[in-house]
Amino acid sequence: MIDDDSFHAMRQEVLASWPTGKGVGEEAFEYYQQRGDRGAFDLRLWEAKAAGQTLLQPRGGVPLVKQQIDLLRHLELKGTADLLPLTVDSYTRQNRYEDAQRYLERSREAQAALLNGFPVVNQGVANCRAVLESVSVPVQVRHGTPDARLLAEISYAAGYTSFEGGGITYNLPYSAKVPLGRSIRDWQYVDRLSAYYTERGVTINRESYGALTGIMVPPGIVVAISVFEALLAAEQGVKSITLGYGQIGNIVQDVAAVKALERLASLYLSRFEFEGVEITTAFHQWMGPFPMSEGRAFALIALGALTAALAKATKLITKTPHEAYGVPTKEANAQGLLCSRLMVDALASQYPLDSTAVDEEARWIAKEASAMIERSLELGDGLLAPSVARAFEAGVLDLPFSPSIYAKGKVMPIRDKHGAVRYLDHGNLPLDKELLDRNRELVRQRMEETPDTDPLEMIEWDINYFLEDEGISYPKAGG
Ligand code: 8ZB
Repeated sequence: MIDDDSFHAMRQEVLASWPTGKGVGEEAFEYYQQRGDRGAFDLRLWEAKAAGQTLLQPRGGVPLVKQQIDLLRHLELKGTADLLPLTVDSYTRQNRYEDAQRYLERSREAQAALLNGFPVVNQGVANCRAVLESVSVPVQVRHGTPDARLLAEISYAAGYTSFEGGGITYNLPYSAKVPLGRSIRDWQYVDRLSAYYTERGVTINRESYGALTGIMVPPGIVVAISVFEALLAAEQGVKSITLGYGQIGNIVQDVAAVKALERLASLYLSRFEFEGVEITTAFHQWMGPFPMSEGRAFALIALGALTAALAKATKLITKTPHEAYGVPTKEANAQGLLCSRLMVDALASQYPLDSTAVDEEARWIAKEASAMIERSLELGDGLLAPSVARAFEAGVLDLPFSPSIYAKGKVMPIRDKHGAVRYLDHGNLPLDKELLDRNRELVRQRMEETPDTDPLEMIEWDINYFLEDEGISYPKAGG
């Protein structure tokens, strides 16, 4: 754990790095005192988990306060969102606060959205509070920032009690050249800060971005990385952790992955003796290429909602029928929520889906993830941060399609004939003979369906799995 003296010394530096940092101080605890339980993210998650419910949460961010309020109120009142987002713009994610300032000012002059999200740092504590106070459900700050220290400071001081990201999952999918060791250190600060609030009675929920590069990430890899992020957070004293996962499209594999995530995270948290940590899950509707037609887009949104409900994920991060076109209007965003709403409500009171197929798949995923975790811990002599850094250097942990030079990128996924994601090439992942034999057989069966086809072409079909068929003359995986 970062010790108190170093933490407070770092804090001074972080808060001095942009003028709005001055708005952060002890007064925040008085503000939380006044608000009581209102907007407590962790409580809402916990209540849903106990009731076996899946909560709905959209994405959404625009630069100006009034428009952000209109957006969130629309998503709450017309979209029936249970949880709301404050999605942060790309300049802020890159710590480019001067650029964010310029476009914030231009947005004010033009009364238009010239940033692709809400610039939390530039807006400062008071404006962030105005947004928070305009709605009655909990709001989470969502972004994609390798160095989110100041962003977390402003967010927590403003009353936001949930923060997405982590040293692995907000670096490797988003950045080309940020060293992994550095992003892990910067996120240890965020986790320490979260724990600092938690120790003073304000539970901060932390969520890992389990969707990673968004397409065809083998679930074993997602689980291994998420377990490490959960352990890194717990090591700093975080008590409320949400594990994320992005839909692949095979229902059995997707449900199994959520179960394996929960199971393995609890197992390793106990093994490291991190006590009293609450685990919840977030299911992301399909993060890959989205169909352009609304019909297919809604069907894909419904498939994601159905899968999340069957998996009993604690919350569902929703997509919109405009996904193929860019940042959605608030109306389209609410439609994505309503489509998901029908599905999770329809499934809420039904019998659980008992399936040996799900249990078996979950065991395989857990076996795969454990192999990666154990080998990583050996490389780092049981210390978390060095284990992760050395594992990625060695390719013992790896990520397909990552822009980062700090992931080997040797892993190549491919779908099997049921649409589940397997390995065409497992790179340096430490998978044993049993895992590799099973994988080889499943890949062979897929290959048999379209002999004489270049596997790279097959992977392209697999990535575009849900796109329209018009003009496409090849057979799709799964027939
Ligand atoms: C990695 C996350 C990408 C997803 C959505 C994208 C995509 C990004 C905003 C947004 C609504 C925003 N996204 N920024 N959705 N408002 N400002 O995150 O469309 O689905």
